Amino acid sequence: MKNKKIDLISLSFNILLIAALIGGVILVGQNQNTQRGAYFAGASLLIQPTTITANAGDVVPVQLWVQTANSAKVSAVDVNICYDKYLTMGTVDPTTLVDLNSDAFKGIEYIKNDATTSCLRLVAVSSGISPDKLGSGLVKVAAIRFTAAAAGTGTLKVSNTAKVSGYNPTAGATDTAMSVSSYPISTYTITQGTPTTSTLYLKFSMSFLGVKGADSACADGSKMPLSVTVRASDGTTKTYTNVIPTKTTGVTGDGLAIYNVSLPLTGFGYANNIAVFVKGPKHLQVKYGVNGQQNFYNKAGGELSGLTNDVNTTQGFSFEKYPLLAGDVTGSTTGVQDGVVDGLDFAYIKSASNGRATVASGGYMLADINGNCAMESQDLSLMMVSLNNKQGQLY
Ligand SMILES: [Ca+2]
Ligand SMILES: [Ca+2]
Repeated sequence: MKNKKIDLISLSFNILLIAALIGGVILVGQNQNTQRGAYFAGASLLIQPTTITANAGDVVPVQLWVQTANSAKVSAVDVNICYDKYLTMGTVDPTTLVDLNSDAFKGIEYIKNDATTSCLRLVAVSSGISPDKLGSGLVKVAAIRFTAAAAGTGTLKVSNTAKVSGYNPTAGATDTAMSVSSYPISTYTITQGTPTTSTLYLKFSMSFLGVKGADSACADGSKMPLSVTVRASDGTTKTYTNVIPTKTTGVTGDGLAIYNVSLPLTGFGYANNIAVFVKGPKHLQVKYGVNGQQNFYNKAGGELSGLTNDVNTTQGFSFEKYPLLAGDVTGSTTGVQDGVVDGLDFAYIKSASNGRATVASGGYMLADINGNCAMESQDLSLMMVSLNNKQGQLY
C-alpha cells in the first residue's frame, strides 16, 4: 500500500516537473550569457500539498522536496519558506516542528523562524554522507508542521533566494551549485470550523495596576465586576457583563493581587484562536491575545486556544503580568465610564484625593484606584499612568 501511494505521489510530481523543467529550460536559456559555467546541474523545489484546507487550530503538515535534473546528487538545500499570517509555528524551537529526511540529509545547519515576517529559513546539509549515498532525482528534504492560526486564505512560498548544491561528478570540478528553476507556491485556506454547541469555559488570571495584594481591603472580587468580550477569528463576538473575579492570596512579581476568572462562554462555541477583551469597573479595556501576555497585543485576531467544556481541564491563561490600567471613573455624565482616561477623570480623582476620605475594609469608593480604602495622592498617580494610554483597546 505504502509503495503504491508513493508511486502516485511521484507520478503527480513528474507532471509538475515537466512544467517546472520547461520553465527551467527557458530560464537557463535566458541566463546563459551571464551565468555560463556557474551551475553544474539544474534543480527545482516543490511544496506538497499545493492546495491545503484546514480548520483553525489544526496542524498543517507540509513537505518540501527537491528534484534534480540528470540524476544530479543533492548535498545541501537552503530555503526561506514564507507562510503568511494564517499559519503559525508558535514560539517553540522550530527544529521540533521540522522532520528532516535523514536518509538524504545529515542535519540542519541553520534554522530560524522569523515570526515577524512569517518566514522559516532552513539549511539542510548532507555533509558526511558519501557521494554514492546522496539522494538524486526526486528527494524529500523535510516535513514541516505549521499550525492553522486563523481563518483566511494565504500562500506558502519558497523565496527566490533558495539555493541547492550537490555533488559534481566531473573530475576536478569545484562547482557544486545547481541552478534553481522554480520557487513553488502553495495556497491554503483556513476555516474557522463549526462552533461547538456545548458551553466552553474560559479561565484566566489577571491583575489591576496599583491594586497590591498586601493592601487592597476595598478591592475584593465583588468590587471588581468585569466586562469580558470574546472574539473568534471569523469576527464572532460575545460580551459577558458583571463577571466577578475571585481574589486569590497570590501576588505578581510586582506585588499586585492576582484574581482568577472562570467564565462559562454560553452561546459562543469557539475553542481556538480567540481574543479576550477585559474591562474593569474603573479600568480601560485591554485585549489579551496570547497566554502569558506581558505587553500590548499589537496584532489582529488572537491566539488563545484549547478551551473545553470541562471547567477543570480547559486551558487556563495567565494575564496577570499585563494588568488592567485604571482611571476611567467618569465621563461627561458623572460617575459613568466613557472608555477614555482624560481631564474629566483627572478632575474627579484629584478632587476626591484632596478630600482624604476613608472607608472601612470591604467598602468602596469609585476614585480609590488602588483599593486600599483611602483616598490619597497615589490614586491620582495611578490614573496618570493611564493617561499615556488614554483609550481602551476595542479590536
Ligand atoms: Ca473617563
Ligand atoms: Ca487609595
